[in-house]
Amino acid sequence: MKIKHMLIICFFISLLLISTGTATAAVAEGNETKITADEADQSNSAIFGDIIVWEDYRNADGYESTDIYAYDLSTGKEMRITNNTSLKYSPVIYGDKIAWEDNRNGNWDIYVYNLSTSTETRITRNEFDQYAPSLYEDKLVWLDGRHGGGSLDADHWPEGNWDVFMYNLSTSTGIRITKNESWKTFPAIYEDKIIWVDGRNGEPLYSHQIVDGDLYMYDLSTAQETSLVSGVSSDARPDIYKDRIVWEDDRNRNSDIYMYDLVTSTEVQITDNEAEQWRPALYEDRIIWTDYRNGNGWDNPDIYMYNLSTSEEMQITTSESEQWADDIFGDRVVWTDNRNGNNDIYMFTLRASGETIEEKAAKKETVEEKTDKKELSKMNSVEELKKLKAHVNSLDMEPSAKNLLNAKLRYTIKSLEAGDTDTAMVKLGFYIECVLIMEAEGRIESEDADYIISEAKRIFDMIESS
Ligand SMILES: [Ca+2]
Ligand SMILES: [Ca+2]
Ligand SMILES: [Ca+2]
Ligand SMILES: [Ca+2]
Repeated sequence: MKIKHMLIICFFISLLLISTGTATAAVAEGNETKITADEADQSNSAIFGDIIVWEDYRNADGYESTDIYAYDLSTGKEMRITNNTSLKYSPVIYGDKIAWEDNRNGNWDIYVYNLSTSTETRITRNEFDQYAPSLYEDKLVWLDGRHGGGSLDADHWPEGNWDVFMYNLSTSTGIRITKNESWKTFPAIYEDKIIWVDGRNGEPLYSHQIVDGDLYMYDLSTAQETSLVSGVSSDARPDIYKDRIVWEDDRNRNSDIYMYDLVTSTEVQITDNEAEQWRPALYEDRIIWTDYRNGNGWDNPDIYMYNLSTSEEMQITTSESEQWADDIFGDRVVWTDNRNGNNDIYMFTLRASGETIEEKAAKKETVEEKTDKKELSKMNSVEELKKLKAHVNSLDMEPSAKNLLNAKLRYTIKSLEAGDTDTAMVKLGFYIECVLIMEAEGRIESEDADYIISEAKRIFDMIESS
C-alpha cells in the first residue's frame, strides 16, 4: 500500500473513530483459572485447544535456564516438555506440535515436540541464530540470521540482515521467504499467509519504541509479497487469523491496537486510549492485548478484549498487579500474571452463550469423575486434619494432653486414608469429646478448645458430605 493511500485511510479512520478508548470498559463475564502453582516464574504462554504451553524457570537456579511446560485442560495434567539446562523461549502450539527457540547448541535453534509421539526434533542445524517460531498445521516459520544477522541485543532484538524462513514439517523442506538485507521481527503464519515486521524502509534503530518497522505479507499460494502497512511509525507484534491481521502501532505517539482486513483492504483503529496498548492476539472476532490504562506508567497492566462482531470492548483482568496478554483460542484467554509475587499462567474462560466450556463439561461429569472428586475430598479432609494436628502441636499445653489429642487424630487420619469414613467420623467424634473433657478439667484453655472443636466439626462435615 502506498504511503499516500495510507495517509488518506488514516485520516478517514480518525474521522470515523468510535469511542472505544474510554477508561470504563465493561468487565467480561466468565471464569478465571490459575494454571500454574509453582513459585518460580512461568511466562509467555500459548494455547491451542485444551493445551497451554509456556516458559518455566522452576528447574533453574536463577535465570540461566528455562524449560517448556504444557498443561492439558482436559486431564488437568501438567507436562514437562524439555529436560536440559539451556534457555528456551517463545513456545507456540498448533495441534499436537509445540515449537520453541533453544540455545542448547551454543546458538539459537528451532525445536519441535510432538505430543502424540512424545518425540523432540531439532529443526535447524545452522551455527547462526534461528528464533521466534510460529506454527500453522505443518508449516513452521522463524527468523533466521544465516545471511548476516547480527547477534540479538539485550532485549532479544535483531540487528543486521535477518530473514523469514518457512519449513514444512511433513515434507521436511524449507524455503527462504524474504531476500532483502534488512532486519525483520515477529513472523506469524495462518494458512498460506506469512506476515512479519520489516525494517527495509526505516532507519536501523533498535529500540522498541523508536524502531520504524512496517508490516509485510507473503502468500505461499501465489508466491507474492505485499506491503500491508507502512509509514513512519513502529508496527509491531502482529498476529493473523484467517483474513484479519492485528498489530500494535505507535503512529499516535502512544501504542494502539490496529486491525487490517485482507478481504476489504481496510484498516481499523481498535484502541484510542492515550496509555500503551501492546501485544495483540486474535481469534475469530476477538482481539486481546495488554493495556496500561489502569496504572501509572508501567504498573498494573491488564488484559482487555475487543469483539469485532459486537464492537464491544471488555476488561478481562481487574487485579491491581501485572497481567500481560499472551494468547486466545476459542473462548479461552491466557496470560502471564504477577499477582502472587512471581509470574504464573492464568486463563479466563469467556461466558459466551450462557455457558462456559467448564460449565458444559461439568454437566457431562461421569461416574469416574465423581469417584475422583470423592478421592479429592478425602485427601482434602486428611490435609485439614494434619493442619489441625500441627495447630495443636503449636499450642502451649501439657505434653501428655497434647499426645492424647494427637493420638486420637492419628486414628482418624488412618481410618480416612484406608477409605473407612464411618470409623473416621466416630474417631473424630471421640476427639471432640476428649477436647471438651480436657477443657472441663482445665488442661486446655477455653479459647483453644473452642477453636479446635470448631475446626474438628468443620472437617467432620467435610468427611460426611464426601
Ligand atoms: Ca542455529
Ligand atoms: Ca494507546
Ligand atoms: Ca492488572
Ligand atoms: Ca509461578
